[in-house]
Amino acid sequence: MQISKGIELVDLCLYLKKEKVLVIPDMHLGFEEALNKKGVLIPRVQFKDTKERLEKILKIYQAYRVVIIGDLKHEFGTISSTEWKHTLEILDLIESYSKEIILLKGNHDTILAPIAHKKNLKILDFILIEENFLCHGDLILENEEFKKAKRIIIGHEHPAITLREKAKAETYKCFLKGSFKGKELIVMPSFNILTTGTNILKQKLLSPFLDQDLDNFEVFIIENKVYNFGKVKHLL
Ligand SMILES: [Mn+2]
Repeated sequence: MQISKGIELVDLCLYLKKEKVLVIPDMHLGFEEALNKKGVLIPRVQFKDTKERLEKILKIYQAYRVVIIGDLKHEFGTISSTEWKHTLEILDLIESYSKEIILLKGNHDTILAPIAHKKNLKILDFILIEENFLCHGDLILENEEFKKAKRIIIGHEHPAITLREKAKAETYKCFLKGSFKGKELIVMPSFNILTTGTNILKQKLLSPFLDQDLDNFEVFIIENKVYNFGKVKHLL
């Protein structure tokens, strides 16, 4: 399904058809390990799931370029041996199916440089691809490229939505489509199955791109297939 003209929803990624670009949102590799370190015991299923889903997408789409829209890894302070191994494995996997990897800087990517260096990749703050301005979403960058863009694509927020039916409540990751300063804005959920995200109906939002007109954003839930849930204001 297309979320916008020429932009396909694929699992929790976006595919820009004409430009042959696959955009992968916040993977937060090492999230489980970080939780384990804090004493939260959860099984380590994240990496296997991330890798398998990603490989499936990469195989089908054979993207020319892959943009990682920030927060590739979770931990701020150090890079553990598992994180090194997992991050390199994911980058190798992407590399084997595409011609170019673009790493965008997320707020969790404070120490990504050694990994990027090892893979000979640059870390950028943003990239303009045709009419699309891609950045992590924690900061607004109003530069020349931003001005040229007609559409903004961000991650960071991890939007999700909690739907209630009688006594049951379930939270689903979702994409949001709305606008920011006259440009179309698409907000991607996190790729990681463990970070479900912020319930946009209840919690305070993180991204400065989302501080206005949220009511008129459209919600797209991905569960086996895509469901367009209409505007936020009708879900409240
Ligand atoms: Mn982030």
